Amino acid sequence: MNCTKCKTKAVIDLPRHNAAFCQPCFTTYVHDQTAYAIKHARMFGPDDRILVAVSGGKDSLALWDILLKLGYKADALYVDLGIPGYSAKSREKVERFAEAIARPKGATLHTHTVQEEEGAGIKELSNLVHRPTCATCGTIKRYQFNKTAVDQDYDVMATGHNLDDEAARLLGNVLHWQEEYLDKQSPTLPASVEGFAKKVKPLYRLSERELAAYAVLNKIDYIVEECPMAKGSKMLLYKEALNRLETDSPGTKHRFYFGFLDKQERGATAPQSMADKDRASLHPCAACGQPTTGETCSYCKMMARASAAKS
Ligand code: Q46
Ligand code: ZN
Repeated sequence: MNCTKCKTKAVIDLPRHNAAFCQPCFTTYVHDQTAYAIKHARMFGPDDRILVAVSGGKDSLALWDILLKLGYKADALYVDLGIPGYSAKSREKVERFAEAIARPKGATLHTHTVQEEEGAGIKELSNLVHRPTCATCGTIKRYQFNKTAVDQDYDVMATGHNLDDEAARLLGNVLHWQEEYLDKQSPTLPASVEGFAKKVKPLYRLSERELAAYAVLNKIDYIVEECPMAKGSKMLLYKEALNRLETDSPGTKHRFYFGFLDKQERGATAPQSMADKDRASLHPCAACGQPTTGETCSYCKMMARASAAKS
């Protein structure tokens, strides 16, 4: 198997593109796909300050690496969830990457430690508020990423969601006809109101397998294990189902997700139209000032419940 571009020995084949690449051409392919995504979905420009949400996994570290190599001003935020046997390891991967790759390029790593800031690790917190761990985690991460982006004047917040993540999420949203989520499932979500950062997913054109290969070939040391709380999640089930379809018919995931984006770009449910709906129903949280539809935001409500349960 030879590289489609330069004809030397290939190290990876990409059946959905009917192509194979050697290491340097594959790295160029990944950078080009990301650069195209950034431009096509109007994510950010060369002068914008970007805050990357990093977890220590392959996707988010690859994203930070790619953005820095493409010359963008990209800092990162890591949220330490305090999950025994997992968080310390993932934090170490992030800190090592920051030290070796990001800092020499002038980039900064911010960290938020849930145990210190919210007063308990994520599992204890979810027990206190009687909510599933992942729902508690989602509320805290969304809140803290947005807060850091807004407080520190970042122009945009970037996450490492890849094609597999987005296709699985789309399948879930379609299976349950969650139209509100479908409207918001876009690689670029504009900053709908003052106090909400713009959110982008520059890796939506690249598959999980391609990002794992990119990380390995570019010697990015990442945490291979998934978060232990993800076990049994619906997202993993949807990914498995799509992988089975993909094996039988390469390109299925790509056609499914890109077909949706195509319709969205042409249709009435463009994410921009959501911005107006959001703007109409949002106002500052009475406790913290972040935009919310209720009197207090879901983070402040949750933290109030946690401290009431403690006392
Ligand atoms: S990190 Fe958090 Fe995920 Fe772990 S606790 Fe659940 S939501 S599975 S993306
Ligand atoms: Zn609040």
